[in-house]
Amino acid sequence: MRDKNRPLQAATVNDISGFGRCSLTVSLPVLSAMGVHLSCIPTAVLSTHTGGFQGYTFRDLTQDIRPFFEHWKKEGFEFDALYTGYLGSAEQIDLVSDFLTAFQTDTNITLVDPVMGDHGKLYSLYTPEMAKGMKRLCARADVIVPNMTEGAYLTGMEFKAHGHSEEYLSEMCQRLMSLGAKNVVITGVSPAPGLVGAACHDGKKMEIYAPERVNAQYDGTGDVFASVLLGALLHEKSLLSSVKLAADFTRECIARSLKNNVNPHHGVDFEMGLWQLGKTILDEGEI
Ligand code: PXL
Repeated sequence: MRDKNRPLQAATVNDISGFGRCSLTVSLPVLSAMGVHLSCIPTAVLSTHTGGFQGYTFRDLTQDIRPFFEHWKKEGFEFDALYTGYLGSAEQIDLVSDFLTAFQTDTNITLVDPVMGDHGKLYSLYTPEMAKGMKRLCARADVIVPNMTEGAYLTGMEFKAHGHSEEYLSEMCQRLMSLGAKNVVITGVSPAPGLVGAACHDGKKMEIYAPERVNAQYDGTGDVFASVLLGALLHEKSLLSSVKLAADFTRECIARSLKNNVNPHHGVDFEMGLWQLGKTILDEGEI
C-alpha cells in the first residue's frame, strides 16, 4: 500500500518539443496541477513538434535512456505510474520496454500512449518497424490510449474519421486487448455527427463518452487527454470517470483556444484551466 502522505509519483518517457504544447510541455504541468510528482526521461529535444513546422531541430537522446533509468534504479526510486509517449525510433521502443521491466510492479499503472499518427496517417518520422515495436509495448500496458488513426494501424482495421458504430468500436477494442493491453481508451471517437469523445473498455464492457464536438483540430490534444486520464486514475477514479474528466478538460481547452484564435499547431490553451482541474481532483469532488 502507498503511504497516503507521500505525493503520487509517476515517471514518463517522452520528447521535449520546445515550441507547440505537446509531450513533456503538456504532461509536466498537467500532472503537477493534479498533485503528481512527475519524473522525466526525455527521448529527444526538438525545436518544435513535427506536425506543422518546417526545419525543426531534432537532438536524439537514445543513448541517455538506459543510463537514466539505471541510475534511478540504483537510487531505489519507485513510481505509482509509468507513462510512455512519443518515441523517435525502434531502438527507443526496445529501451522503453526495458525501462518498464525495471520499474513495473504488481500495483503500479503502466499507461502507454502509442503516439504514431493522426488524421489517418503516420507521423513524418514513423516507420513500419516502429509500429511493430509499439504493438509489443502495448502488450505491457495496463491502459493504452490510441486515437482512431493509431487504433486502425495497431489492429489492421480500416481508418474511419467519423461514423463509428458500436460494432466497429467494440471490434477495435477487442483487437487492441488481444495485443495484451488490459484496458483500452480510444480517443477521437465520433459515434454520430456533431459528437466526439472516447470509447473505453476495461476487459468486461465498453462504454462511450461523446459530448458535443467543438469544431476545431489542435495539435497536442492527445497528450492533454492522456495526462489528465493518468492523473485521474492515480487518484483512484474509475476508468469511465477518468475518461470523462480527460475528455471534458480537453474539450474546454479546445473551446478556449478557438475563442482566443490560437494557431492549431501551437497546441491548446490549457494553462488557464489547470487551477480548476487541480481543484476538481484534489477536492475529491464528484467527477
Ligand atoms: O503530440 C504528439 C507528438 C509528440 N512529440 C512530437 C510530435 C508529436 C506530434 O506531432 O511531433 C515530437
